Amino acid sequence: MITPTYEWQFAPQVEDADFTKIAKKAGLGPEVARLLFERGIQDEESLKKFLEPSLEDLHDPYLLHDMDKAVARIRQAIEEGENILIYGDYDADGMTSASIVKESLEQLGAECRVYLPNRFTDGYGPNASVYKYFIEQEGISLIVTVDNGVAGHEAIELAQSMGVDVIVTDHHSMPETLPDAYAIVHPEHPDASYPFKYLAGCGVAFKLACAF
Ligand SMILES: [Mn+2]
Repeated sequence: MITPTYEWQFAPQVEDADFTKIAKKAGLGPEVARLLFERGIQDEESLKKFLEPSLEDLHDPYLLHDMDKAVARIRQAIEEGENILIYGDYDADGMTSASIVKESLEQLGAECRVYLPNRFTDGYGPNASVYKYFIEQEGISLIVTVDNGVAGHEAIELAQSMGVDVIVTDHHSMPETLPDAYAIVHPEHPDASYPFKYLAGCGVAFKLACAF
C-alpha cells in the first residue's frame, strides 16, 4: 500500500507562536493554525467565532442591494396569488439556490415553479424563448432568478416589456451595464455596501430566505 505524502507550503512570515498555542488549546494542529492565521483569524476571539459560529453573526440581509424591493414584490405576488417562476441554473450552486428559494417561498404560501435550464439547449442564464414560453403559456407573472441573471439583459428586458417583473438574485461578475430588472440583489452591487462580497448563488438565495 502506498501512503500518500503531502508537501504543504506555507508563506514563511505567517507563523505566530502565540496563535499556535491558542489553536492548540482548541485542539488544532500547527498546520491548521497557520492556515487560519494566514486567513486573518489571529486571536482567541476570532478563532472562537470561526469554530462556534452563531446565527447572530449573520449579516443583515437587508444590507444587500434591492432586498427590500425584492421582498415587497414577492410578498405582493403571494398575496395576489401570482404564479412565480424561479429560474435557476444547472450546476450544484444553481440547483441548491433554486431549492432554497422554492422551499422558503412555498412555506409562505407562494405558488411557484422552478425551471433549471438545460445546458445544451437553453444555455446559461436568462433565455428569452424560455421566458416567453412561461409568460405566454404558463401564466407566469413574476420571475425570480437564482445564481444567474445579472448578464441576462435581453430576456429580462423582454419579460419586463411583457409586463412581467424580474427579480435578479445573482453573484456572477457585474457587467458594466446592468439589466433593466425590477430588482437586482447582488453582493457586489456598487450602490450598496454588503460587507461580504463573496457569497455563492445559494448564499444570495439564503439571504433572500433570511429576509423573509
Ligand atoms: Mn454560482
